[in-house]
Amino acid sequence: MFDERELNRAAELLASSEPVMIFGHEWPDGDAIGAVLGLGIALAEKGKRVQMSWPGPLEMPQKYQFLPEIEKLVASRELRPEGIAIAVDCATEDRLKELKEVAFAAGGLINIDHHPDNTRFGSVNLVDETAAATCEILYAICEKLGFAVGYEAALCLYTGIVTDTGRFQFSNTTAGTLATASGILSKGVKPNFVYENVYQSNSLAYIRLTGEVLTRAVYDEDLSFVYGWIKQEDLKKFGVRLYETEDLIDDLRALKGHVIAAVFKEQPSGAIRVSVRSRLECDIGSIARKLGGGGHRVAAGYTSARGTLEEAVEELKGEIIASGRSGNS
Ligand SMILES: [Mn+2]
Repeated sequence: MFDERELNRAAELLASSEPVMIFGHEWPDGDAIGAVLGLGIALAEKGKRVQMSWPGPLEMPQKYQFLPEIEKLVASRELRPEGIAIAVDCATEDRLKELKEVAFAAGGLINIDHHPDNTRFGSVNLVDETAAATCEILYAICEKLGFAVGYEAALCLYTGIVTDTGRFQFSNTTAGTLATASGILSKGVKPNFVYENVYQSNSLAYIRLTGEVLTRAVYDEDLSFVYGWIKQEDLKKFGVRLYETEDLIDDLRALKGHVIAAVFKEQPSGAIRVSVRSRLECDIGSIARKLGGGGHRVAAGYTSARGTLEEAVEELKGEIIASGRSGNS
C-alpha cells in the first residue's frame, strides 16, 4: 500500500483545486476506462468539477459502452492546464501522450497506478503494485477520503477490476481484491450485468476473426509458447477494429501446458504491436521492457523494433530463450 502522507497530500490537492482533470492512457483498457469514469463520477458527486479524458481518439470497444457518463468525456485538444490533473493506470508520463503537457502544467499531478514499473512521475504518487487494478486502488482511496462511491462509480470500478483480473482468475487476484469487489457489490452492482456487457457482447464478425486467429495459431512446445497474429487485412476482411481485439489473447491462453502467449498485431503504420501474457513462473514484463515496452510480471506489451511479423516472432522467441525459458524448464 502507498504512503499515508502521499494520500494526505492528494487529499489537500483535491480539496483546494478545481477542476480536477482525470486522464487515462491511449487506447484505454477496461481498467483505465473504469478508473477515469469511476473516479470522475465519485468526485462529481462530491460537487467537484471534473474533466475526464485520455489521449488520442475517445473511441473505445463496444463492450465498455454501457458505462455511465461516457458522453461527458472531453477530447484532449479541448483541455487547457487548470486545477489539478490525475493520471490513472499510466506507468509512465509518456502514456499520457499529448496530454502530458497539460498534466504537468496543472497545479499538481496525482499519479494513481498499479504497474510495477511506474516511474513515480507525479507530484503526488499513489502507486500500489500489489493491487490487481487501478480501480481497486481508487475504491480504497475514495473510501479513505470520504468520497462516497455510489452505484454508477461502483459499476465503473467493478468493470476495471473484473477486466484486469480476468474475472478474478488471474494471479493478481487477492483477498483484498475480493473484499473490494464485495464492497462494490453492496452498492448494487450486478456481476451478470457487467459480464453480459463486457464478455457477451461481441459481434459475429469478431467471433469469426477469433476463429481465424485460433485456427492458424502456432505452439512452440520447446518454449511452451503459443502465439497468433492479426494483420490489417484480417481486420478489413472481418470488419473488426484493432482496439476491439484486446481480449483475443485469452482464447489462446486456454491451451494446456503453455507458459507464454502472444498476439502480434499489425498496426495501420505497419509496426507490429505485441501483447504478451505468461504464467507466474515467467516474468514476461521484464522481457517486454527489454524490447522497449512495459507491463506487469504476467501481462505486458511492446512495439517491435523489427520490420515484419516473422522478424517480430523471431525477436520474441530469442528473448524467451535468452531469459532461460526453453526445453520446458
Ligand atoms: Mn490496470
